[in-house]
Amino acid sequence: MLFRAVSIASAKASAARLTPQTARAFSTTQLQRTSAGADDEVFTFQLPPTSFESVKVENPSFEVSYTRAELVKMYETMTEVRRLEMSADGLYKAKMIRGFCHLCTGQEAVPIGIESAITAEDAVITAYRCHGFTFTRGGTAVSILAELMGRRAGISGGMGGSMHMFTPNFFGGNGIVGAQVPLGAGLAFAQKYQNKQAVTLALYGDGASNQGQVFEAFNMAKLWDLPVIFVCENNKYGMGTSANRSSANTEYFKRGDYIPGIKVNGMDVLAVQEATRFARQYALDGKGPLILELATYRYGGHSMSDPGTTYRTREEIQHMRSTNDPITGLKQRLLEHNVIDEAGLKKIDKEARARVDEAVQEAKASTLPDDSMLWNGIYAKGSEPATLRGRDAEEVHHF
Ligand SMILES: Cc1ncc(C[n+]2csc(CCOP(=O)(O)OP(=O)(O)O)c2C)c(N)n1
Ligand SMILES: [Mg+2]
Repeated sequence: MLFRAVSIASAKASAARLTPQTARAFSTTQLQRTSAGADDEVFTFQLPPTSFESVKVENPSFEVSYTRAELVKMYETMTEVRRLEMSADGLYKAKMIRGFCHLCTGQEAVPIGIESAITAEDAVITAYRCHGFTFTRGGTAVSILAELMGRRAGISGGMGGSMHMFTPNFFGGNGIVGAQVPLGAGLAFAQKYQNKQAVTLALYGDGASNQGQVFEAFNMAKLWDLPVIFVCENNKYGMGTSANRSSANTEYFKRGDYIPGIKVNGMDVLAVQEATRFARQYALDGKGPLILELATYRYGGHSMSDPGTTYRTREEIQHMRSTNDPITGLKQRLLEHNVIDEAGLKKIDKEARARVDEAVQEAKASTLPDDSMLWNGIYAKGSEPATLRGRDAEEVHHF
């Protein structure tokens, strides 16, 4: 199975604020394993003042409430995504994964925080650092790992790799820096045209933020008040170039001019969830696009071929890991508020690891696509030309 039923919690837990769109089915089965109290018990947290900074729009709420089930699900999913990326790291080093591979280790609060505030009808499109989103949007660990290993059980049949992963309403996985931003505006145009109660989240990096097409997309999105949330995932570097060496203005949330923006602590899953919930409602209310700048950090190099330590110090990475880690941060909150105890968390960690380890074995057992499949997926079925040229003039494929 390539897709799981998406089961991350809906936006706010407080029943009064749940709308039909945000009240998604939430699987509570995992929760019964913990020694904690009722799944639907609501916990309220005060976010630090540094969580949000806004321009031309009010701040999202600093007081946020979630059920135990929602909080535990966020922890569990972040843990599983971390484990998934660690496995990909190991498989790459063992040469089972080849080619490009961009990991999101350190940035888990971004896909998990966003997913817990949107519905399956909302659309997401991002760049190549897409494994976390593929998972939160319903892709299975097997389908992601098998794709990375080029196996048939992969989410793109093993022929796309790290940057080409898709699920329903998850539009990838895009390797051309910035190209997904106008595509995201187009998705939002379709949602508006079709009167859908849904929004699009178009993610791009600090490096991509200087692309001309980003500003062209901003213009059309505001001109037509499209329901698109432009999300700048600012992980401080574009390949080996730090944000302040590439951008004349590193306050990415202020770069929309006529589009309001909010800077968000992207290492705090609750802040990301609340900012996304706020932005989604803003877009659904017909107020047009918003920019969210999620301040985050990648622990690894840009891709597996970059050790990630030549343009930044080991101390910097260590400092972020020990003071800002999104999983540790949520863990501390859960313990402080008695949402769950140490033993419950350990059990979740152990089970997440076991699930990913099992997925690794299953992905490894999947076979490679055969050579004839190289001609698949080029044209929509039925629209193929009679012949297609291959790598040289002599190699001709007959459809
Ligand atoms: C149009 C284009 N130019 C250059 C590249 C090479 N390239 C790949 S990733 C990257 C850096 C992008 O950084 P950022 O947007 O901050 O994303 P991050 O990798 O930090 O997630 C560059 C320059 C590309 N893929 N496409
Ligand atoms: Mg970056």
